[in-house]
Amino acid sequence: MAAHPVEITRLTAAGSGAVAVLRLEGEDLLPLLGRHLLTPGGRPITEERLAQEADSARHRPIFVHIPLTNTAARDAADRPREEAVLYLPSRTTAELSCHGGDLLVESVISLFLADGAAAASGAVPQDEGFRSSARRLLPKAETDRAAEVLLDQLGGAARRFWTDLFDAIDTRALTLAQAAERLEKIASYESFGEHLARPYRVVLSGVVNAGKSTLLNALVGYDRALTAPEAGTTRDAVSAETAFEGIAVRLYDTAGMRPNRPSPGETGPDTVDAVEREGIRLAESLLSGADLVLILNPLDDPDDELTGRLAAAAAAGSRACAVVRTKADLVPDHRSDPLTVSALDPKSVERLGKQIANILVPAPPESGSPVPLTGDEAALYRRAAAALRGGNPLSDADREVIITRLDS
Ligand SMILES: Nc1nc2c(ncn2[C@@H]2O[C@H](COP(=O)(O)OP(=O)(O)OP(=O)(O)O)[C@@H](O)[C@H]2O)c(=O)[nH]1
Ligand SMILES: [Mg+2]
Repeated sequence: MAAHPVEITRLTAAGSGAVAVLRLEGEDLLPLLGRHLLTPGGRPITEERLAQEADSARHRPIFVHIPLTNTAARDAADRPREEAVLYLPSRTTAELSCHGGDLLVESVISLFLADGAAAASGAVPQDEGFRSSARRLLPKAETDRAAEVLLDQLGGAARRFWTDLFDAIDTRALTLAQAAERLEKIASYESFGEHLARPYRVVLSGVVNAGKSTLLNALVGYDRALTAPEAGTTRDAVSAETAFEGIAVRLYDTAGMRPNRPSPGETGPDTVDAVEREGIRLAESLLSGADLVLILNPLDDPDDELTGRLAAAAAAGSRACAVVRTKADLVPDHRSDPLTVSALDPKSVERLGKQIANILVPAPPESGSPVPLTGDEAALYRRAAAALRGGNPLSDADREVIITRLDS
């Protein structure tokens, strides 16, 4: 058995409904899934395909079949299969929604257990309540600020918000449209909430020698990445975690792009060696999973053409991106703004860190505000907002369902 086995949790109680949801968490998740999942057409789903899905910005549900090999059927085609929907928000977390009733779900669980997975202790109840999600995430809080937000949630921030909202609707202190607007604002904190226990991914990209590795070191405050005057120093992706304004960020250094080399998604002449090419390939795959791409363009030796192509590639992949002008100390009369930096000037590095936080979370929630911690929670705010916009002030029964969900 692996040293850190994948942990399986059954999120829904046995016999509680038509769908059973399993959560699988652990470093060896993708190999485990790769060994057992098939497409509905019966073809294996490779680890690479799963990794692509985990890294993509839009996590689409994938329909899969799971052959239950621990049964006695002789022929693969005759083996009973469980149909499931896989949701893969990261390389180490998956949710499988199974449809086959208790016995088949138990078979899926035993299949994974037989292949080295471990049953997690203490299952989370179905439709995890707002407070229990806060309780579950609190030990994983990435920063003090994240812990404060989670403590607010645990302390009933959502309960206070909704109770006030229902009062305001009933006393007509707010119109239904105004109440909907408040709900939509809370729903907009979804990404912030999802990143309280999982850092944002920020990739440093740009021309070779732009100062990517030096800037990563300056931003995290220690020498994580190798730097050198020669172009093409970084060949492997190096990452380090830090926080700006209490926002947890994992920074990824990448191999620099050569001016004569095509940017991601293009083809063309290739003059770099195999190792560097591999580094660049890795850089491209990182770009596709990034929350923000910073394209570094040195002030002393700019490459606006390559910078433009990288920005266009980021935009084509719907990635947030910003151009950072580096090595400001080498060009005395440059324009000073938060995206202009010298690795030798700690003030400018700090200002850039703040700007990164600002781009990732342009409108942060106020202290004490409810924050949806999962997609499910955000969906509840959106559904209620849609109902209000449709002229429905929410019945007592609707409200009771919401309050129960908040309190559990
Ligand atoms: N003066 C000055 N030099 C810098 C600055 N940032 C980086 N450098 C120098 O520029 C050279 C390249 O820096 P790196 O950080 O290795 O650049 P890189 O973009 O990681 O380069 P590759 O990995 O080769 O793509 C090194 O000699 C650094 O010391 C800066 O802000 N000011
Ligand atoms: Mg480098």
